[in-house]
Amino acid sequence: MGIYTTPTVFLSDISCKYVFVNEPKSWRDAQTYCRLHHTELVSVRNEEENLQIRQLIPAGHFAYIGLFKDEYIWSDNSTSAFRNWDPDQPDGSGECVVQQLRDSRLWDDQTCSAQKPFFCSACV
Ligand SMILES: [Ca+2]
Repeated sequence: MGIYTTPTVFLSDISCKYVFVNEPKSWRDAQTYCRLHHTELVSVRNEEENLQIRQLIPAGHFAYIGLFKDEYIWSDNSTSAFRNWDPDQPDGSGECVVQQLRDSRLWDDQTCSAQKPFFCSACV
């Protein structure tokens, strides 16, 4: 069905892995998909995790992570303060956060209804 996952990375401290879902969905539909099939849209807690996610993403466009809205709440209600914004972002162009899959792979706020691939966490 056009869904394929890249090799996943197990985190050292908790039993979660990252799953890249290359099936474009809106942020809300992506959240629903992750909760149904995995655990959550991914939260990024530090640079190490950000680097791990980077390794999973092929060249392309953008993919959703679990961060959303102006006050920036994580989908799983975790409290990570880690941010990896592009220097000229966020610019108020949307309320959901994507990770760019090109060059810098920094973060950008974009409209939540745009259909994009996304990252789930899968925890056991
Ligand atoms: Ca933006």
